[in-house]
This record gives sequence, C-alpha cells and structure tokens, in this order.
Amino acid sequence: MDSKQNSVLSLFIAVEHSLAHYCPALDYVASLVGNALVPSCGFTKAVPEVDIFPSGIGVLAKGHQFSIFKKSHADEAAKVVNYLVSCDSFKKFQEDAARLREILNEGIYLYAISTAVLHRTDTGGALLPPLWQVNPRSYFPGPVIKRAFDQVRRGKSDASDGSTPPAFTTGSNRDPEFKLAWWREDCGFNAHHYHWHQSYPWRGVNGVTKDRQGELFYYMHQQMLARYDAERLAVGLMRVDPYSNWHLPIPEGYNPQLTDYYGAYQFAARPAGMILADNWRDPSDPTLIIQQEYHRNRLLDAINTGKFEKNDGTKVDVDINGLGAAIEANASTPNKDLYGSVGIHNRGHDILAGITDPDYRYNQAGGVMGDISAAIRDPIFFRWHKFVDDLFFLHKIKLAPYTQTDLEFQNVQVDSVQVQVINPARPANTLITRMEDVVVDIANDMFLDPNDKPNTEVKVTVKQVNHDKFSYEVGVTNSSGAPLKAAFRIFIAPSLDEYGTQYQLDSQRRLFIEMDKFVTTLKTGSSAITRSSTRSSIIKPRELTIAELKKRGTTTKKGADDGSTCRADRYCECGWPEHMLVPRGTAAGMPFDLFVMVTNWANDSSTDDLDRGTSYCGVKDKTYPDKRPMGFPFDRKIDSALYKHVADFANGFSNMMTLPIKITCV
Ligand code: CUO
Repeated sequence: MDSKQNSVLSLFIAVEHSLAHYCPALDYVASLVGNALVPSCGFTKAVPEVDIFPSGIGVLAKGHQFSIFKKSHADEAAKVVNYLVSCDSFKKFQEDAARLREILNEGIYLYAISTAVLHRTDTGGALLPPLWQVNPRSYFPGPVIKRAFDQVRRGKSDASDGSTPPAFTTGSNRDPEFKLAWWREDCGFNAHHYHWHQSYPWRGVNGVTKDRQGELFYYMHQQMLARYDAERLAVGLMRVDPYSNWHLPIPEGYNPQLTDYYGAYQFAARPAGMILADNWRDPSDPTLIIQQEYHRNRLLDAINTGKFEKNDGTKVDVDINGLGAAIEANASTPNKDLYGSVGIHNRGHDILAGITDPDYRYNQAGGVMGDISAAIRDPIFFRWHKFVDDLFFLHKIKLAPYTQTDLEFQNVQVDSVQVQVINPARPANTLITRMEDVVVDIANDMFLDPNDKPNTEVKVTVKQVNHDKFSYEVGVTNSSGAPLKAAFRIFIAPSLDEYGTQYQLDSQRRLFIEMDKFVTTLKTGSSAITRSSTRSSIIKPRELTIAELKKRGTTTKKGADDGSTCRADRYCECGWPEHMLVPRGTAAGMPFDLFVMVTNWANDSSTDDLDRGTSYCGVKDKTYPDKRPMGFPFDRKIDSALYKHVADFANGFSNMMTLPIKITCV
C-alpha cells in the first residue's frame, strides 16, 4: 500500500468508530471528482440527522441481509438512491452519504452510494473501486478471509515458502456442477452482474425506466446463459436445464461459504434435492408458488395471444421490451396485477434464496440467490434464468424470421475472415486460453471494524481464465461506388452439441455469443479491417485496484486503454470482464463457429456510440446505440429448410461469413 493510503488509513483510526467505516468509500469518491483526499473524510463527529431524510430510509436494520429482490428492501434502496442522486451539489451528496452511513443497512449503503455515483452527473466518468476489495465477504469464503487476515496479524504466511496461499475452492469433484465453480465465482463476472443491476435498477432511478431496459434485461442475461452453456459443453455437462417445474426436487446443491459484512451470519447452503416451498420469511410480503404460477400463466397468455392486458382492460401488443418490463416488473410493466408488482423474476430469486428455511423458523440467513453480489455463484441461478429466457424465447419464435431485406447489405461482400492470436504468434484461427492465479488485496474491507484493519495488504488468491489477445482480420469489398458506414457484428458458438453432433442453426442460434460489434467506414473497393479483441463492445477491461486508482490521481482522461478512465456517458462499472471474453474451450481444442455479419449502420443507428461495455450495458442517459433487436440476427427463428447449418446461412448472403475456429486451453 502506498504512503498516501497508509496516512489515510491512520486517520481512520483517529475518527469515530462508525465514521471510519465509510471513509474509504467517501475518500475514493471524493478523489474521483477532484476533492482532496483527506479532507473528504474530515468529519470529526457523526451527526446522524435521521429526520432530514425522507421517511422509509433507515428501515432495514444493520446486520440484516439486504436483497434487491425483496419489495421492501428495493423500496428503501430506491428511496436512498433517488435522494442521493437528487442532492444538488457534490458536497451535499458527500455529507448526506456520510450521515446515511450511520443509519443504513450495510448492503443498502453499499448499493445506494455506488448506484448514486453511477447516476449523478457530477460523478460521471468516475470509477468505483473493485467490489471484491470494498466488500470481500461477498466474494471470498469466510474461512479464506479469516485465514488471510490471521496470516497478516501473525506476520507470516502458512504457505511453506511464505508465498500467498493457493486459490480456494468452494466444493469438490463429487459435485458435477463444481466443474464450473471457477466460472460462476469469478470476481469480475459477479461484479459485472451487480453493476448491471445498478445501472438498470428494476425500481428505476427517480421512477424512470431506461431506454429498452426490458429488452436489455433479456439480452444481457441471455448472453450469460449462452456463455455458460459453452462452458458446460466444454467440461462435458449438458446445457442448462430450465427450472420450470417448481414442484420437483432440485438436484443441484450449492454451498457458497460466504459470510455477511460483519461475519454475523453465513449465506445458506442449499443442499441437493430440496423442493421449493412458499416463502413466508417476511409474513407481510410472502412469495407463494401459486402466485408465481398465476403470473407465469398470465405471461404465457400474453405471449400466446400477442397482447398484454392493461389495468383498464385494453390490450397492447407484446414486444420484447414490454415482456422484459413485465417479467422484471420495472416501471414500464404493462400491468402489475396480472404480471406481478415485484415480478416473477425477482420473486423467483427471493423464493429460491429462502428455500432452506422458508418460514424463518430457524433464523437461517437466505442463500446467495437473494443477493445480486453473489447470486450467479449458485447453479440454480442459471436454471432459473433459463426458465425466464424460455419466456422470451416463446415470444420470439412467434415472430416471422428475418427477411432477405432485413439481412442483406447490398454492394458489400465479406471476402475473408481470420482470427489471429497476437503475441506470441500462433497458427491462425485458434484462440488460446489458460487458467491463471491472481492475487488480490482485501485489506480495504469497508465493513471491517477499524480496530481490526491491518496496515498492510491482505492477500487472497483467485483462479480465473484468461486468453491471449487476438485480432479479427476481415477482408471486405464495397462495390457501391461510395463510402459506406458499416457495422461489424461478430459472434461465436460451439459447433458441436452434447453428443458431438454438428449443431443445426436453429438450435445453435441460442448459443451464439456476441464477441464484438464495431462501426467503421468502408471505402470503395477492398478494405482489410483489423480489430483488436481488447476493444470489444462487450467488455469492461480489468478493474483497477484501489491502490492503482489512488496512484493514478484524481483526474480522468479520455482515451486510455487500460480501463483507468471512463467517459461520463458510460456505465463505467458495467461490462463483461475482459479476462472472460473467450470461453475456456478444451485442452484438445474445442470447435466453435465464428460468424461475421456486416450491416448498413446508416440504417441501424444514428450514433457511433459503440464502445467497450455498450453491448450489454447501453449508453448512459442515451438510447441504446443499435436500433436492431438485441441479439440480431440470431434472436429470431431461422428456417431450417433454407439454412440447416450456420455455413448455409452465411453462404446465402454476401455480407456474412462463417469460419471454423478452435479454442484451446493450454
Ligand atoms: Cu440478473 Cu436474475 O437478474 O439476476
């Protein structure tokens, strides 16, 4: 830790105990917007003037589990976010955040302060510290954290050579789902999911739902599923089975081994074989299976008839955005009574989180499904979301397949496609992945008692996938006689199914993973387009650690490539982790189909706002940058008689090309 950090930390010990908790976060936020580092924490005494805040703030007690999927919790969090976003100066925001730290539940505090930073105009472009550094208890098992801190206190490592202990695991090979624990438990992936929900809160910000929020809810989660299926196929597991029969036992269990902010409780372990039960943990707002079935049936009615019924009895067409709004119960839902005021999706998280103690008779904490920091660790997350995705799928397959006009780009021909790993050079069309150990410092736990805070790094090792950087090389001919603005849409999907059989396109299309989408102007004649994987429109580059962020100082610059800066009109924390861009593949080389499609950007959009993170996260306070349906062209049914395999599809259009590639894990 650098000396600045040390001096700041030493100041924390001098201030009142409770204030010390929020100082790291406030210091950080202050540093982003140019305030001096130390004065931002210069409150010498907390003045928790509770009555200055609107009613309904400070209701959930400290030490209780916070779940954005519970109505009362989401209501309170939304009130805090709206209040903080509406503070008319940064100073006021900063001071009120400090006061709120005194009265808010820890989970609401972390969620609300960071959501407010993402949405305030005067914090635009600010980067938040990595969640696993400010709240490591949602990312690392309690015993791992304890051991790491104990080692520091004892002044020695328990590894024989004094090095950082090896990466932890939360299960064993006796559980088939354990094969992908490394993927579900990845810190960057969990942070992406948390930040996506902060960027698109289902309660909105000041009640406002964002452009195509329901559709983006569908698409971002659909892509998570497509990626998970690719990983499952790589390790010999079947694709995700939707959790749609809510009366059968759930064969997959999960033990997250996570503790809460203070170590007061452990997230529930969910044994294999449990059956869902009505959730009466909050008797004032139970989640009942029959209520879920009622909303599911009303959603299926809407999908089948193509019409939502509104409260006044009038009908409105079902589209993907409205369906997402209804399923998520965001502010644009067509009818809260019929489709749910909390939403079938949110209730699903809640009821599954409470499955091990559904009436709270044993005072057992809920499972990770209730917490957006950690929900994706549990295999049931993906089974639940596959059920949700199936609702979207049922709607989409009722739409007519795209026409020739929808798909073609006249006078544009893709002549060649290649992928090339850059360094070290490898044979073309093979991507290289590997597992690597990364050491992270968790000393900045913002919920740690300051008396327990060590004055040095506390190291934990995580295992994560990474890949050799590569580029796409696409040869294109523009024979229109004039320059054309073109969008390049790049996807990959596994070539073979669970049985080793080549996928037919209409099955494979749900597995296509967006890898990049970028816009360039095609000059007349031939062009050779090279595009680096590091620019991908889905990724957020590696998050800078707190130490790195402080070292970089207080200015934000445009255009840097390492993720240390962010444009004010971006959801800076949202985006797929760069190290997970490429699915892991297999040691022998897993065959994938790479698909490139070039479309006419003049028709697709009126903006050039494609950049890192925009595919899954959109652009802050602006419309989604691509007018095409999300997932285009694989979101709609593809006629198997016309296009049996992806190569048949690509061969049918000059503006498409497919390429067999391999992903090899070395
Ligand atoms: Cu992201 Cu279910 O929506 O968690």
